[in-house]
Amino acid sequence: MGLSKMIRAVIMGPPGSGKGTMSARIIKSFGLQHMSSGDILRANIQDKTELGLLMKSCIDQGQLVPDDIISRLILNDLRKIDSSGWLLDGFPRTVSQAEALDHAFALDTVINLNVPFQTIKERLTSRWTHIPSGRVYNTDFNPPKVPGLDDVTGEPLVQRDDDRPETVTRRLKSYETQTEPVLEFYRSKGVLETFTGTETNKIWPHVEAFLHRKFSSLSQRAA
Ligand code: G5P
Ligand code: MG
Repeated sequence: MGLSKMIRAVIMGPPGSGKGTMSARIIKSFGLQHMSSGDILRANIQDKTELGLLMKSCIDQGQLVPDDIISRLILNDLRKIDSSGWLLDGFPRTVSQAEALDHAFALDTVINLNVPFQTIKERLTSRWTHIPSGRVYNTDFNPPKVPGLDDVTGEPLVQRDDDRPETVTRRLKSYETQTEPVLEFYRSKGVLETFTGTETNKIWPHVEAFLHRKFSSLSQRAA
């Protein structure tokens, strides 16, 4: 593996906290491979795969899909990655998923985006998504160059079915009951790094500086 150790990172935070937006910046600056459980599930729904058809109603209602299904899917995909490292977004989301991941891989860091729920509710109603790539836009914050179309492919953008206000409330509830305990799991392992704020542009420099320090200390140790 030499100087550049394989970096294994997770990004966490409530729905709409900016995990996808922040991940795009991290992979651009640090060359990690991004893997988003939500993007994978939505691509399966769009392609009408067996998995997609099974999971659609769960996701549209703002509920989590079963632990065993998502854990098997993500861990299988992770074993195939052969790059400088990876950044997991949206997984793990329950303590049982975190334990499954822990049995397979040792993590270097967990980035936790701590964004107030009120900020989130406002954002999600103005989000537009390019489903095949997972690219996200926001009519206020980062609008596409041409309204309604993806900047890269020119394909249409859609609003996610689970971004309706009642569903957002349910997703936030499931975050509190099922996902917050995962933060404790990682805090006790000493890998949790929390970033608090209401704007991605203000949080990003702190995340970037933290990862620069992390990468250099890990490559020194690997040398
Ligand atoms: P997902 O896809 O993992 P969530 O709910 O965790 O979905 P989501 O909604 O994708 O997370 P995000 O990635 O944290 O949000 O946020 P984002 O898309 O980057 O930003 C949200 C919006 O805010 C965008 O429009 C963005 O442009 C804008 N924005 C960003 N920063 C700013 C800012 O500073 N200012 C402003 N004004 N706007 C900003 O999971 C979906 C479903 O899949 C299933 C579940 O059913 C889940 O509900 N699922 C799983 N189920 C079980 N286990 C798992 N591990 C699962 N993973 C997925
Ligand atoms: Mg996302």
